[in-house]
Amino acid sequence: MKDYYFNVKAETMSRDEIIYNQEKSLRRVVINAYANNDFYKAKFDKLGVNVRDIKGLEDLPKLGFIDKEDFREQFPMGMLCVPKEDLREIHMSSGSTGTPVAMVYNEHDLNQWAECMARCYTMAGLFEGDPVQITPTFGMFNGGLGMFHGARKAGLFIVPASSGNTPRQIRLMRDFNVKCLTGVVSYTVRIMEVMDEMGIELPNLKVGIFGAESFSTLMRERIEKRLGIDAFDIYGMTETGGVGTTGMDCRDHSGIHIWEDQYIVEIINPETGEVVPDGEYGEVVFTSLHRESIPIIRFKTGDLSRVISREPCACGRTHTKIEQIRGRKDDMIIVKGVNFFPKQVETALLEIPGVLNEYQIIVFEKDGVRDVRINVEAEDGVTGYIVEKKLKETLGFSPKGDVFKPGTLPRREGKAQRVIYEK
Ligand code: DLL
Repeated sequence: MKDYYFNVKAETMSRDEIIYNQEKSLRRVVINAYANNDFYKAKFDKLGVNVRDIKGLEDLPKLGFIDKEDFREQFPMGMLCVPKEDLREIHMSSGSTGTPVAMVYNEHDLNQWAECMARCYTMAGLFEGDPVQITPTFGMFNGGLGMFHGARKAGLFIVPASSGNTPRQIRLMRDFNVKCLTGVVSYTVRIMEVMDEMGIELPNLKVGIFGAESFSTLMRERIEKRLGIDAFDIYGMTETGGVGTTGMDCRDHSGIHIWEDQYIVEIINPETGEVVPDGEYGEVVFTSLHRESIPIIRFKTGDLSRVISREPCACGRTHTKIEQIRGRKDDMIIVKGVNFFPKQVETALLEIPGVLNEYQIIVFEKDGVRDVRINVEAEDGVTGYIVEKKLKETLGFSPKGDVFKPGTLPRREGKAQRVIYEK
């Protein structure tokens, strides 16, 4: 497969080079964090770590973990490792589940972010002057500005639409011959719906870069078919430095390439903290190698995945591939002794002919017993019985299925709220 690289040297370096560079950077990162930040100093002192003893990847377990809770406790800048005067930008998670998480950037960090994002755009087959429409919000959410910084670096023609006003989004794509649509997965589904209402087609659209939430292969296929595009799954989060920092899948679509010259990726057993063998599912953990303002050292993401391959890919890249994110650790729903993820429900629903793209998973309690109800939009002919039967086959138990007319379930412009916990 012929492929395109933004940084061919970094993207195709040998495994030995990857490891050599990771170990060299790790030593520097750990020493810097200890010397310049009280949080990391106290943490390593408590663990009895002499940072000069950290030599290679085998020493990673000595460093313990950090997680979202640490970010929250250190809000806004307790983990800062550079002088405040050097800062140039801040992004924050929404904080919908408590104190927000903040990530700040100096000039170097902004460049690192832009480099990672530019690699993603090039990996998707975008080149100088190609029109790209950015639909995540330009603001505290990292999605909009991250895609912007990367598109600047890759020399793309940016349509900075930001979120909302869906008919205008569609007109912009049509009027400026947009080749690449970027955004949160569920918002793309909304765009498709409004295109139908407006009767507008977008023949110039060829590529979609979507992420921020898990989506099933079937949802990806529906999006690709409706929009006539090749859809990519982009990964990243506030704590790693934003969208695209950790990676994306290539045109081979055989897993997400983690930018391993920038991050060490580990998959751990969330209960024991031990690294699991390649191929086994576990929690994704990142260590940043080139972020200065707030480096992360073994950050537990809460996301679940597994290593697919560390061998060179058909695209020529050598960086480890992980499976598309299965869901967040805390998204797992346990009902009647059965564990499942929203993505499994999505797959089951989309396999039913006539089922549309909007659904909700309602978790409730009745007489002290947890249960689930599924609301789903579907065309005439799909009944609650059909939905329940399908879910029973897939999940092993049958939640109640309520079928809704097209356009009646709530829509959101950001990440969708698929799971609703009823009090
Ligand atoms: O959602 C960054 C982003 C923006 C990624 C736009 C892609 C596109 P946060 O708001 O900090 O940042 O949320 C990060 O979202 O830990 C995952 O649980 C989830 N997530 C992000 N990308 C994916 C993806 C942005 N491709 C959290 N697949 C992460 C599944 C994703 N989940």
